[in-house]
Formats: sequence, C-alpha cells, structure tokens
Amino acid sequence: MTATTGHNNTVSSICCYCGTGCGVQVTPLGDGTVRVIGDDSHPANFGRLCSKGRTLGDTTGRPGARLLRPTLRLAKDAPAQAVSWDSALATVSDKLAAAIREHGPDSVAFYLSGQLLTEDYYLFNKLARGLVGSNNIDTNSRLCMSSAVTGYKLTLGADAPPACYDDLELAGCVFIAGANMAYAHPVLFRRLEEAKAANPDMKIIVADPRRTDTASIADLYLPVLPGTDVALFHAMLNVMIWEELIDRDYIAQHTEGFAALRQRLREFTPRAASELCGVHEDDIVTAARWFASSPATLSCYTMGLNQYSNGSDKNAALIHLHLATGHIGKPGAGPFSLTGQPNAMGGREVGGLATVLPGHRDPANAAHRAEVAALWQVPALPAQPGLSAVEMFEAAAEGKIKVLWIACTNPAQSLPDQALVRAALERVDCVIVQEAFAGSETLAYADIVLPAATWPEKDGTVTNSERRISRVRAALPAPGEAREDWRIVAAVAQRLAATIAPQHVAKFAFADGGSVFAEHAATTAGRDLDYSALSYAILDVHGPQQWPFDGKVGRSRLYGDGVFPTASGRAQFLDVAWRTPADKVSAHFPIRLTTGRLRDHWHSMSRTALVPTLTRHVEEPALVMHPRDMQRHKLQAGELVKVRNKRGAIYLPVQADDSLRAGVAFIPMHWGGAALGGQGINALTSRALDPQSKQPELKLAAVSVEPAKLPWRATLLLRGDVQMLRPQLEALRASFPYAVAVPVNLAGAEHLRLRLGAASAPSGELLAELATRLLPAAAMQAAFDDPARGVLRRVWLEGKTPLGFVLAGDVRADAALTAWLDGGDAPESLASLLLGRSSGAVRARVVCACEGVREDAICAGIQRGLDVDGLKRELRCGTGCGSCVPELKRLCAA
Ligand SMILES: Nc1nc2c(c(=O)[nH]1)N[C@H]1C(S)=C(S)[C@@H](COP(=O)(O)OP(=O)(O)OC[C@H]3O[C@@H](n4cnc5c(=O)[nH]c(N)nc54)[C@H](O)[C@@H]3O)O[C@H]1N2
Ligand SMILES: Nc1nc2c(c(=O)[nH]1)N[C@H]1C(S)=C(S)[C@@H](COP(=O)(O)OP(=O)(O)OC[C@H]3O[C@@H](n4cnc5c(=O)[nH]c(N)nc54)[C@H](O)[C@@H]3O)O[C@H]1N2
Ligand code: SF4
Ligand SMILES: [Mo]
Repeated sequence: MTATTGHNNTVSSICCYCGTGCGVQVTPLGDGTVRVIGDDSHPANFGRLCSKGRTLGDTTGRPGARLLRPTLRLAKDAPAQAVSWDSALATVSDKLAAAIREHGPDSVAFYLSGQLLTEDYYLFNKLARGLVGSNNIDTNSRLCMSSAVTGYKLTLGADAPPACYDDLELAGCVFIAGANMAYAHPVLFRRLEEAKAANPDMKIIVADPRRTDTASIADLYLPVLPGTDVALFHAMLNVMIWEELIDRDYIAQHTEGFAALRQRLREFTPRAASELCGVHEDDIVTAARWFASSPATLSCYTMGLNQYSNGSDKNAALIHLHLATGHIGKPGAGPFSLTGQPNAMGGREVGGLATVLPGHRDPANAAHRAEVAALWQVPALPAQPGLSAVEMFEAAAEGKIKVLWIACTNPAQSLPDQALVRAALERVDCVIVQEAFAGSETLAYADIVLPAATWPEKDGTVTNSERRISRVRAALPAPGEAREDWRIVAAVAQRLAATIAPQHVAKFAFADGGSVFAEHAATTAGRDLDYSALSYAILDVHGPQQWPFDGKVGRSRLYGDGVFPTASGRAQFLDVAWRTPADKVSAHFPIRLTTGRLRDHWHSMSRTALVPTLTRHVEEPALVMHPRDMQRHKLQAGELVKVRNKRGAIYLPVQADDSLRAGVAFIPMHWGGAALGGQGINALTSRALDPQSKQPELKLAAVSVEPAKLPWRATLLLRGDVQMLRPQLEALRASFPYAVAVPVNLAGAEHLRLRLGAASAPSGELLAELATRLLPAAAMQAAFDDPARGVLRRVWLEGKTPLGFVLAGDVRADAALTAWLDGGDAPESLASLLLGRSSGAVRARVVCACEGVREDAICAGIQRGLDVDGLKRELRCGTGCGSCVPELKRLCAA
C-alpha cells in the first residue's frame, strides 16, 4: 500500500467517520471534489464502505459550507470580523499569555476531539501540559470512550482492546451489548453477517432496550432496561458458576479477586436480576450458557455501556465474563470495545484526556510526569489534576476558565445539560473555536474563529478500534485560508513560547507531520502500546500496522500468554456493586428517554447534511415511543409533543415504534439546536458522571411527554443550500418555541425544510417576514392568504416548476406539495389543494440510500412475493453498501 496508487493522483487514506477505520482510495476530480472508493487492500474493510463512506466525495467542493477565514469579535455583542492569520494567531497567543499571567495556567482549558489526527493531538497536548502548564486538556472522548478506558485499565491493567476484526469471523458466539453495529459500525456488521451466514452455528446475542437493526441477526435478543447491564452480567456469571461453566484453571493462574466477586454474585440469581434488568430469567440462563460454552466468545460493546454513571462498572462486569471463562487472548475471543470516532484510539495513546499522559502514562504518577518532562525537555509537568469535559464546563460556568480553546467538536450540541454548557460558553472571557464547517452551534459563542482544514485536505495518522495505525493523506488543498489543525497549534505555541519561555520556541517547530509523529511514537517506547519503531516511511511502504509493533509486525491479539500489565501480572476481578443510573423515573417524569445514532447521519451533521442521499433515510427529528405508552399518554402518531424534565424542554413530533421496550423512548443524538431549535436534544440529558471515568450519563434521562399545546403551525420548504439560507433563518426561528430546520433532498436537489409552532398566530409583521425573508428573487407566486387569521398559503414557481412553499396557520397541503416538489405529479388544481378542498399524493421514505429505493416500491415488491434476494435482484436495493439489508429483512417479515 503506497501513498499513491492507480490513477497517478489517487491517494490511499482513511474514511473520516467511524472508528472502524475503513481504507479509501481518493481521487481528486479537478473541480474541487473527489471520488471515493473502498480500498481493497485495507485490512479493516477489504474494499467495503457503508453509506456514509461511499458518499464522502459529495461532502467536498462545498466552500459555502466551510469556514474560510479567521474571524475575531472585539466584544461579546460585537459582530465577528475577518482578520489575517497573523492577527488571529497573535490574539490567541496574547490571550493565553494574559490568562496565565493574571489567573494562572489552570485558567486556560482545551476541549478537543476524537476526530483530530494523532499529530494534532500531540501538539495540543505538548502545548497545554508542556508550555501553558495545565492538565486542563480533555476531549469529547470523555463522552464516548472514557468508561471503556477505565474498564480496561482496572481489570486488564492497560487501555488496550485485546481483540481484532478477524475475531468477528473466528468467534463461535458474539455478545453485542449496548452497541448498534448495524448503524454505527456498518462495515464490521457486514463482516459479522457474512461470518454468521458462513457459520450458521455461530450464536449472536444482542442486549439493547431497543430491538435495533443489529438485533436482526440475533439468535437471542435481551431487552435490557436502560442502565441495568451490571445485573444482567452478574447474573450470567452467577449461572456460569452454578452450572460449572467457568474456567477454574484460567481463573487460578491468571487472575485475582474472584473470591470476593463470587460472594457478591450470590444475590444475583437469574430471578433476582430479572427484576432489576427486565430480561426474562430463562434468557439470562441461555445467554450465560452460550457465552461460556462456545469455543470462542467475542463481546462487542459501545455507548449503551459507556454512557452511564455506572459505565465503568458495566465495562468491568462484562470483562469479568471473559476472564471467568478464559475467552480472552485467543482467536475469536475477547472483550472488544468498539471506538466511535475515527481517532478516539489515537487520543488515548497521545494523552488526549485530562487523565492520560503520552504513551498510556498517568498524570497522577510523578515518575510518569518526570518521564514525559524529560522527553519534552521541560523542567516539570503540572501535578494539579486536569478537568474532565463536563467538569471543565462547570468550572467555566463558575468563571474559573478565562480562555477556552475548542477544536474539532461542537459542545453546544453534544455535551449534556445544555443550559449549563451555554451559560459556561457565555461566561468565558475568550472562547476560541477551531472548526472546519460554518454551521456548528458552538461558533455562536466564539470570540476567535480559526478555520481548519478537514478531510480530505489533511495529512497524518489515525488508530482504529483494533489498534491499527493508518495514514490519512491529503487529496485536495484546503479551501480559502483554512489550515491543518497541527499547524495552527504549532504556530500559536511558537508565538506563546516567544513571549513566556523563549527557550521552548524550537520545540514546536516541525517541518512536517512525519516529524511530529516520530516524536510522538518515541513516547511509546517501553510502554504496553510500544510503537516507537513505527514511522511514516514504514506505513507508506508496508501499509497500516497494529500496536504493539516490534519494527517488523504488529500484534493482532493481546494477552495470549495470560500475562497482564498489572502490578501482579494477573487480571483483576472487581467487586462491582449494583448501582442504579442517576436519573430516576418518577410520577412526574415517567419515561426513560435514551439517545443514539441514525444510520446515515454523523453527530451534528456538519458533513452528512451536505449529502442529499444521506438525508433521505430519516429526514426530520421525532421522538419514538412504544404504542402502549402513546395510548397511556393519549398521544396520536405525528402529534407535536413537549418532552420535558427539570433541565429543559424540546418540541418534536411523536411516532409509534414497538421495537422499543414499553416505558423507554428514543431521540436521535443528531438533533441539536441547529435542527431542533432551542438547545436541542441535550437540553434534556444529564451531566451526572461516572465517579471513576467521569463520563456523563448521555443514554438516560427521565422525562415527561405531553401534547405541545402549540396549535398555530407553519411549514416552509425551499430549494437551496441550507448552509447559505441559515443566516436568514436564525432570526425568524428565534421567535418560535418550535422551530425545526433540516436539509431535505427532493428530486435530487437540496432543500430546506422549516417547521414552526406557536401558541397563537404571530404578529402580522412576523407573518409578512415569513412570506418574504426567504423568497427566491424573481419567482412567481400563487398566494391564498388570510392574514387576519394568521394564514398564509403560497407556492413559488419558476414556470411550471415548484421551487418551494410556505403554509402558515393551515398546513393541510404540506404532504401533497412536498410530493410535488419531489418530482411527483402537479396537483390538478393548486387552489383547491391549498384551500384544503382536495388532497394529493404522499411521498415515501427512501430505505436504500445507495440506489435510492423507496419504501413504497419495496412494499409493492414484497406484495408481489419478492424476498430479500428478489428485492435485491429486481429493485437493486441492498446491493450497494448493504446497510439497508436488516431493514429489508424487517419489512419482509412484517
Ligand atoms: N451512523 C453513525 N455511525 C457512528 C456515529 C454516528 O454519529 N453516526 N458516531 C460514532 C461514534 S462517535 C460512536 S461513540 C459510536 C456509537 O455507537 P453505538 O454505541 O453503537 O451507538 P448508539 O446509537 O449511541 O448506542 C448504541 C445502543 O445503546 C443502546 N442502549 C441505551 N442504553 C442502554 C443500556 O443501558 N444497555 C444496553 N445494553 N444498551 C443500551 C441504545 O438503544 C443504542 O441502540 O458510533 C460511531 N458511528
Ligand atoms: N445525547 C447524546 N449526546 C451525545 C452522544 C449521545 O449518544 N447522545 N454521544 C456523544 C459522543 S459518543 C460523541 S463522540 C460526541 C460527538 O460530538 P461532537 O464532537 O460535538 O460532534 P461532531 O458533530 O462530530 O463535531 C465535530 C466538529 O468538528 C468539525 N470538524 C470536522 N472536521 C474537522 C477538522 O478536521 N478540524 C477541525 N478543527 N474541526 C473539524 C465539525 O464540523 C464538527 O462541528 O457526542 C456526544 N454527545
Ligand atoms: S464503517 Fe462506514 S463510516 Fe465507518 S469507517 Fe467504514 S465507511 Fe467510514
Ligand atoms: Mo463517540
């Protein structure tokens, strides 16, 4: 695998979305865009890509979506002004120097991201700890992987996932707990589907309060109640002990602490645990038997375990099952924590968490601090513990943080308890936002904006879930004045050093990413992850490599010898007590709300919203609830509801879905303030932390759901680039409690959909603004207004082609007009449609993003007697990336 292959300018790189880390071949097309195909030679995906990876090319060449110049605002209420890089860098450096001088180094904080490259992180870390002198450097991995890190360290002794992707094919039993791999790690899920098809004896168990697409291949589905997995895992171990399914020799030779845990487990009989976790006791017994007696058992787990105030306990209790049965360190076996972001692993290696120093070292350990200080040639590293993500924003809200530098993450969407987060962002004297795209909510709080290059303009390395380091390579120049993240950090660090410690200036002078990587790799020497022998040259010639790496080969699996990197060399069983999640349901807040991913969107959607086909699978925010809960709360499908708790409230429509447990509701995490209005989904979530990992409880909030009582409704649909339309929109939206704005793809073109709700009809002025603010210049209008009643019905036309419409106060024509804009038939009479005297067609959802196949066509095919293979053959759905195959199966079964 060389840097460039095939076409003379094609580069091998890595998909910038999930932690699977699929290899891609990227070819610049000469018009500012690229073509992306899977890299057949990359061991993560062997050429496969999911719907998101396949459409990466569509995210390029969109300068309107990007930040192109640094900006500065001189006061909190002043407008941002474009400035030169020179002036932006000088201002950042001056602000840092002043805060350090006047308030001490801990008045400065860095909030970074698992989507940075290893080189970016490394320099941020060196700047924060080595030059500023603060451990206040944390990342969004705190919201994501922190409990997995803690779980691994406390039980196995080091933060190292012991398994690898080949184990998906070699396992006899796969236990998927709190992971929706079909959506979040689709290419790994494809591998698992194929492995199961090739080996029908393979048993798959899925534990999730929602019967997700991942559960479509499960032999046993466990509808665990949110937050209660410890009871499930403890009971499984109890059964294994009772039925003598444990590996006594392994426990005796390679572990410690079993006796105390065993004592604790007595109370976790299947029946007692069933009361706590809501899984039938017979199913607990079956799960335990399959797990223990299979020749090799692999667990895959993600946010359903990590994002809880008992997330570390859940991780440890799951790892216990592997230690007790010896399902670790051998092919097809092990506790495999799948990473979310493309370089969450790299951050853990570099020290991109307040609680980690470079090379898996510990900032609380004086010897480790001295080692890193020696490597960096600085006198000492700060001993004062750093703030973790949520603590950082709590300190900021208290006025303790003067300069907050945010890079490659969108905390005004993704952190829990947005009321606090936004108060914190307002309180900080100087907020620096280093961001690539123009739509991030956090930009509204920025005093200084630093425009960053992004994929495919960046060069560096990432580590995927199976500890494999790959090169990311640039295929395009960055647009405007955007710069690579590590170069921005290096430039600021050199300026700051010149002011506060001139002897250190040279320590931040790097010719290229390769020399940053070399310095970083050296920090791993002698550590569990040792890849000090790795270099860009080796990666270029021999392709991606797993750590630890001895100069020739990387290790695919860890702990095959039963020796663990703990003080005694033995793995540890922990005496994990039962703790309930922090948020409790009550008569006031009876619903357990959980949040998570959609198949075709990525986080705050700065990239996926640019791809028309990706917006078609799920177009708009909705709350899903069990039909029985809807009945109990007297709610109708499609009705607008208010979801509320003591932290905040959001408005969105409700839909019925019996794949959820009764009592559990779900909202996708993607709907932040930019889509939903207000503070978005995380207005509701809790900042209760796991005491060990400091990871917040993003997966459970107790809420109430009630009718919205916003009878006045408007809906607006308009052809155009959402990014371009957004500024005009924001002022309008602020006037309405319900104000959803999302991109939708109609007839292959981008459109903006706006939905508004209010308790009563808005003022005449506001109504007039609605009709004119977004009106396309020179478009013809068909208008049937009744302003006295707060009613507008207008359709904009170019010749006979509809460009958009606004319906306010009377939205009955919405579905038919939308179908028309989507290429459907024109209504027979526009007037009778707008006046509600006739209704029109309704359009169907797109199930297969790759081939654009709609649900109605699929259902018609099924009526004709087609099965999944027949659908694939005749309609071509499911033949691209395969992500929709579980859904096709579900539709066939229904
Ligand atoms: N399409 C897509 N893929 C992504 C991402 C994306 O934004 N979009 N983001 C990436 C990132 S950063 C991450 S971290 C991963 C996340 O990957 P996942 O963790 O797989 O995704 P989520 O949907 O957040 O949550 C997984 C499941 O946990 C379940 N769950 C909730 N509570 C519990 C519980 O108490 N116990 C159990 N057993 N299950 C529970 C939820 O119902 C949900 O189905 O995805 C990565 N991949
Ligand atoms: N309710 C709820 N909340 C959650 C979760 C959940 O399951 N439920 N999951 C949590 C998890 S696991 C995660 S990982 C977080 C993710 O949350 P965030 O990190 O906030 O999500 P992103 O939208 O990926 O933010 C990345 C930002 O970086 C920008 N960007 C992209 N490329 C570059 C680049 O190369 N350089 C720079 N400087 N900027 C770039 C993007 O435009 C985007 O604004 O959300 C967390 N929040
Ligand atoms: S599974 Fe999809 S999103 Fe994840 S790295 Fe592969 S192509 Fe990208
Ligand atoms: Mo994540």
